[in-house]
Amino acid sequence: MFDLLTAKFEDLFYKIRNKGKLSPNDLDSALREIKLALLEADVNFKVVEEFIENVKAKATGEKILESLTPYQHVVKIVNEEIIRMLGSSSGGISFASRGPTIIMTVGLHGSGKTSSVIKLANFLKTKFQKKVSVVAADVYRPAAVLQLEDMAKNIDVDVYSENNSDPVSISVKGVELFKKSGSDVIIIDTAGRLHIDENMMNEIANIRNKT
Ligand SMILES: Nc1nc2c(ncn2[C@@H]2O[C@H](COP(=O)(O)OP(=O)(O)O)[C@@H](O)[C@H]2O)c(=O)[nH]1
Ligand SMILES: [Mg+2]
Repeated sequence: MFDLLTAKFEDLFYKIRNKGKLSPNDLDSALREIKLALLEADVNFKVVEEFIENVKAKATGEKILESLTPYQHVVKIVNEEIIRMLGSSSGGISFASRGPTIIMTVGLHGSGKTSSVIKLANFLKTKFQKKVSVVAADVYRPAAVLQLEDMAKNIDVDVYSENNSDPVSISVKGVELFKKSGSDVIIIDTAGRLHIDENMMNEIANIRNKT
């Protein structure tokens, strides 16, 4: 997603880079391209609308700094809005006050869930000295379990997996087992899903409610 967005933004900014002055038309067509780029990258429609509104309001309302060209000004506003949209402060990690902290990944196919599980497990292990275990709940993608097991082995983290079972019962059993064995953090690696897939959304709600 970010690669695609980066390429689109670079392309767009290249087009307006050498303009001495940005006309309202230039701004409108730039905003339209930003909007399309965000939508193509599967950013939620409402989020995109708000983003574009904010950039537009700032671009037309703010006095252009004398040290900046119109191009740099638009880049600055887009940059500020992206930071604001993603959250400008880091929140820290809140661990459960009793029992293990249970974390579940949620996201599209190939969006980096499994890689993030491993990075997070390693981070919590080394920076917080937590005992971390992971549950392999992606039964849909071929070799997803193997991928997780392979990566987990490298950072010396235990994995719970099961053949021929469904993600909800795998998660329930995995969490139960790791609770007993004294894990501080249990991370459930789920399969990719689209928010419009009702069955898959019910499944993830079940995993959340039952673990
Ligand atoms: N460029 C880039 N690629 C990543 C990143 N995280 C994961 N990937 C790659 O994206 C692909 C999908 O990652 P994976 O963790 O398996 O995604 P999942 O399907 O959501 O579990 C793999 O080829 C990863 O190597 C990242 O932060 N940056
Ligand atoms: Mg995965």
